[in-house]
Parts: sequence; C-alpha cells; structure tokens
Amino acid sequence: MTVDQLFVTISGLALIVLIVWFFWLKKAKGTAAVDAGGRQEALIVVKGGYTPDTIVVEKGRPVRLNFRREETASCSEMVLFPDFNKSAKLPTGETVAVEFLPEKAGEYEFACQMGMLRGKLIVE
Ligand SMILES: [Cu+2]
Repeated sequence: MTVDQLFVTISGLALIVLIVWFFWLKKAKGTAAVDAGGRQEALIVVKGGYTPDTIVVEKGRPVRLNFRREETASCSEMVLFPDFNKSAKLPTGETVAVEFLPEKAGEYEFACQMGMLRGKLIVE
C-alpha cells in the first residue's frame, strides 16, 4: 500500500466514523429556557422518540415541559414522570404542558406508558 492509498483509506474511515457519530450517536440535549416568571420551559417533540431526549434544568425552579406529539402511533400517547407522580395524555398535534418543581438534583427518567420511548431530565 502506498502512502497515498493509506491516506485515502484513513480519511475514508474517519469520514465514516464522523457520519456514524453524527447520525446515530449524537444525542439531542436541550437546556430549558427561563421565562419572565422564572419558570424553566422546554419544547419536546414526540415522534418516534423524544426530541430532545435529555433536558437540563436547574433545581428549585418550576419547570414546564411542553410536549408536542407529531405522530399517531399509540405507543407515545402518554408520557409518564414516575419520580414526580406526573403523567399526561398527548393528543396528536396538540401541545401539552407538564409542570412540576424539581426539588432535588439528579437524573429523572420520563417515558411512554410502556417504557419504550425514554427521555431524561437532568436537574442540576
Ligand atoms: Cu410506548
């Protein structure tokens, strides 16, 4: 193998790694925006999963997560926050707000009713 061939092979491999990382491994992560009332708000699109699937919020500040479901698959018609005793029905095409106060730092999961779609709330 000449130096040229080696270079082409290596850059080809690097490109593949980059593409795989970008499309499959890169996790969407959202930081909640704080509104005038001090409430942390984020929009989560529900379509084959939660986008973003990781939301970072600050503890001790009320949170409002707006779920917008853009699919009809029954799998995602509910979202559950077991740690906060919250759940919401998500009709297709509507934005449904889930509000709670995260009092302790930590990582909290949210999921559909069967636990197939999963997301994570990080309280810092
Ligand atoms: Cu499900």
